[in-house]
Amino acid sequence: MPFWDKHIETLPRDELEALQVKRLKDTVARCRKSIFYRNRLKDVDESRFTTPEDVSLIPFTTKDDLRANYDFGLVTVPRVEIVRMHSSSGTTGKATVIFHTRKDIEIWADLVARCIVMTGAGKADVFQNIISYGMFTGGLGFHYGAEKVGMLTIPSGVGNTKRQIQLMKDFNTTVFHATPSYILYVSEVMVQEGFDPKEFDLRIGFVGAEPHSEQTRQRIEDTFDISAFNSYGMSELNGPGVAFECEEKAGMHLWEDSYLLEVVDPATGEKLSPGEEGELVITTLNREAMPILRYRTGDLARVIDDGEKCPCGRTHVRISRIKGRCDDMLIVKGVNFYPSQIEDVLMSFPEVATNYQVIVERVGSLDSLTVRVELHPKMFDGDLRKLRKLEADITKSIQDEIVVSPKVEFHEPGSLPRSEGKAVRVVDKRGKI
Ligand code: DLL
Repeated sequence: MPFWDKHIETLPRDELEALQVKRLKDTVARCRKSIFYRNRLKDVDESRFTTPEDVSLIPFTTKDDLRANYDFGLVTVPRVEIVRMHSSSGTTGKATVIFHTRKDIEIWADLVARCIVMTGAGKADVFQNIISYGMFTGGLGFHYGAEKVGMLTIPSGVGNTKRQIQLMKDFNTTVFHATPSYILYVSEVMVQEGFDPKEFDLRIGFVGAEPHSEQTRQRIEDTFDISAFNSYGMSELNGPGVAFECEEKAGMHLWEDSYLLEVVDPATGEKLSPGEEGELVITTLNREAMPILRYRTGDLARVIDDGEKCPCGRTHVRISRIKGRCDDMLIVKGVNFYPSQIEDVLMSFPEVATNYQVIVERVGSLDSLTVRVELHPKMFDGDLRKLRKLEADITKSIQDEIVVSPKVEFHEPGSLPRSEGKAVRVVDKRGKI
């Protein structure tokens, strides 16, 4: 069983928690150097902290706090110590920026290296980083980790799909990193270009940065004949390297020597019991330039609380697949659901290709839900009976899953809008009431 840093990855729980308490105290003390936290922490006495749960004595930090304190308001080091800036990928509102010292970059690369090695990938692999470089953290974040592991790293970035395929072929890429939506698109282009996605040397895929279902992972694994690993992170907490699946694929290990996890009720902020689904709230434990305390991630998941130690030997907590962001929840005809539930249904139909879109509208005073689905080309052979049966089957399965009955529309492959970055699946035309 391969490890990058076996000592820390398998640290007994009591030692891990003691380390968390020590680092939490140091982090709070460091935070007082920033303009924002100096005030915010007036009533906090970290010298009394004895368990990781004492983190709850600290106020939350939100994305709005980061925006309001743009640009250097949360920084705790002199400007000359900062070597890197990243930005969150939000498309609305003011950007949030995150700063790193040299040591922060080292630690981040180390966390990513742990993730990579945990999947069985290593020095001998050729790694194609098919994700956006630049202010987005997926590119550089993974790049530094992969180089640290010693992989031959190809910084191919996102887009120019035919060239991506050529690179895979010419340099015998064995491991890739991509968003699930983009890598499925790559597979479609491979087929159009006369390749079989299975004929490449690929063996492992790292997929993340956007919600995706278990069915989508299965689809990726089957299409390329690889093993695909879910990767979770966010810019405010470095980027990739926060939580990642090991070879057991029984949840994502969240690196608790660097991050302190809480799961709270998104409405009240109250702590939930182990295993209950709620919003992840995360505190950085060893960041220098811009530590963040109790960050409201907006992401919904739960701790895997099966009472079992992961057979891989790692002691760090495991979290479930991310269901979506709290604000992704749709309410249609008074019923609540997440777009990921629709994806789960769609990807279980082999006739469905890789792209889909969910449209919510108000027709008169009624909500309507349309699910646009790209089908494989072979489905457009003029056999209308087959299409009608599929439409009825998909409609029923979606209704069984989310209660609301959708209108299902079929489209040819490549005809629905596609993003090279994070997929935009939902168009809500209702506007705010
Ligand atoms: O997406 C960092 C990243 C890059 C993670 C590459 C994994 C791989 P942001 O652009 O700040 O950072 O977006 C963070 O994306 O709060 C989640 O809502 C979503 N997200 C990230 N990973 C996953 C995942 C990067 N595996 C936001 N599953 C997060 C579901 C994810 N959602």
